[in-house]
This record gives sequence, C-alpha cells and structure tokens, in this order.
Amino acid sequence: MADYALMNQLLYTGKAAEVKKAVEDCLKEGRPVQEVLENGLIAGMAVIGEDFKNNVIYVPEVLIAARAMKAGMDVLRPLLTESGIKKTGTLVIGTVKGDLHDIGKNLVAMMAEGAGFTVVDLGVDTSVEKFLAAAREHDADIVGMSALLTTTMVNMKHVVDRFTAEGLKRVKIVCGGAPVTQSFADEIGADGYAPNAVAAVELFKSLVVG
Ligand code: B1M
Repeated sequence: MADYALMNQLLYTGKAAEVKKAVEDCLKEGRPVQEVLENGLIAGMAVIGEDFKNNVIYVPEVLIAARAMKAGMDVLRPLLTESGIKKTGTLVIGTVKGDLHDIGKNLVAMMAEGAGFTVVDLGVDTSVEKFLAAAREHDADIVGMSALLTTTMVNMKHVVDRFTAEGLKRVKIVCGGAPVTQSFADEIGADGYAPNAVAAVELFKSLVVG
C-alpha cells in the first residue's frame, strides 16, 4: 500500500536509496506515474522548499533532499516521457562563461525538476552559443543563468543581447546568483531575477503561465 507521507519523510531526510525503492514499490503496485510524482516527490520537495525559505533547514539539507528526489526522479523520468504527461515547461539552465560555481545552479535545477519542469542542465562555464543552441534544440520556455562572480555576471548581458538579436523573444531569460540583483537584471534586460531556488521556481512557473 503506497504510503506517500512516508515517502515525503524519506525525501525530507535525504534517504536516496529508500526513496528510489519506495518509488519502485509504488509503480509495482500499479500506482499511476503522475500520482507518485505529485504525491510522493513534488509534495515532499514542496515541504523542503517551504522550510528552506523559512530558515528551518539550510543548504546542506536541501542538497541532500534534492539528491534523494533525483534518485526518485531517475526511476520516473523514462515513464514520464512515455506516458506523455504534460510538463510544466522546459528550462535550459547553466552557469555563465568563466564561472565554475554550480551548487546554487544545481539546487535551482533540481527544485525546478521537482516542480515538473523538463530541465536541460548545461553545466558550468556556459558560452552564449551553448545557451542559444540548447534553447533552440529543446524549444526552451526559460533560459536560466547563474553567476557567482562579479567578473562573470557581466556575461549574462551577452546572453540577453544575443537572444534579442536573434529574435528569440518567446524565451524568457532569468538570472540569479549571489552578486546578482533585481536592478542588475533590469539593467541587462532580463525577464526576471530570483534571489534563491524557491523564488526561482515560483518565477519560472509564473513566466510559463504567461
Ligand atoms: Co568561490 N567565490 N571562487 N568557489 N565561492 C565565492 C563566490 C566568493 C564570494 C568567495 C569570497 O571571496 N568571499 C568569491 C567571489 C567574489 C566576487 O566575485 N565578488 C569567490 C571567488 C573569488 C572564487 C575564485 C576566483 C577563487 C580563486 O580561485 N581565487 C574561484 C573562481 C573559479 C571560477 O568560477 N572560475 C572560486 C572557486 C570556488 C570553488 C571551486 C572552490 C567552490 C565552487 C564549488 C562548486 O560550485 N562546485 C567555491 C565556493 C563553494 C564558493 C562559496 C564559498 C560558496 C558558493 C555556494 O555554493 N553557495 C562563495 C562564497 C559565498 O557565496 N558565501 C564563493 C551556496 C549556494 C547554494 O548559494 O550559489 O548563491 P548560491 O545560490 C543560491 C542563490 O544565489 C540562488 O539560488 C541558490 C540557492 O538559494 N541562485 C539562483 C543561484 N543561481 C541562480 C539562478 C537563478 C535563480 C537563483 O535563476 C536561473
């Protein structure tokens, strides 16, 4: 018998192997993929997001929980594609050129995946060309850029300028990272800025809805 409250708890405490097994057990029991995703994983991740926002838990706990969620998602991902469940949207995300920091970017990517987005993670040191090619190839709704250095955040502007020059207005561009601010985002012409992973996912959802 599927016990989603237990799965949420396992996710919260970052028990990756147990979450994976719980997801597999639910599927063996014949539970619908979308039910397992929403009640087991997304509901658990939502609690993490809230507690993170309210300073009940901190980055290490979120990363451990996010890894557990990823273990569960790895089981569901191929089935989600097969069953054609409507995803929230497609996010192409990367850390900008010259920057190797990826902890915050990974957190944003994992939380977005937990919220139902298809996430294409380009990793670190991502060139303008790579953002552009991936946005086209995956028909991205959102391009997310992360930067942790004052010397690399300027590269965000190059991405915005290039997307504008290429006429890719449909793709919303969001930026974040410790030195980035709302006024910087406005200055470079980005569509949005988020100070943390929870706010980023809320922003992505609002941009996809319209
Ligand atoms: Co670096 N580093 N680092 N570093 N590093 C900082 C950023 C620094 C502030 C430390 C300091 O001097 N106090 C400083 C930057 C100074 C500046 O530019 N003003 C710095 C420096 C100087 C450097 C090097 C140049 C050091 C050197 O080699 N001399 C070098 C640069 C390498 C490079 O990138 N080319 C370097 C290297 C490294 C490590 C490799 C050792 C390591 C990175 C490991 C990794 O990421 N895999 C590292 C680390 C760990 C840090 C600190 C200590 C921690 C960063 C972090 O992961 N925070 C950092 C100091 C600090 O920030 N306190 C520092 C936790 C993470 C969860 O937060 O990334 O802010 P954050 O992400 C948040 C939000 O910003 C937001 O959501 C996340 C979750 O809430 N967010 C987004 C992030 N991306 C987003 C995208 C969005 C929306 C929100 O939309 C798309």
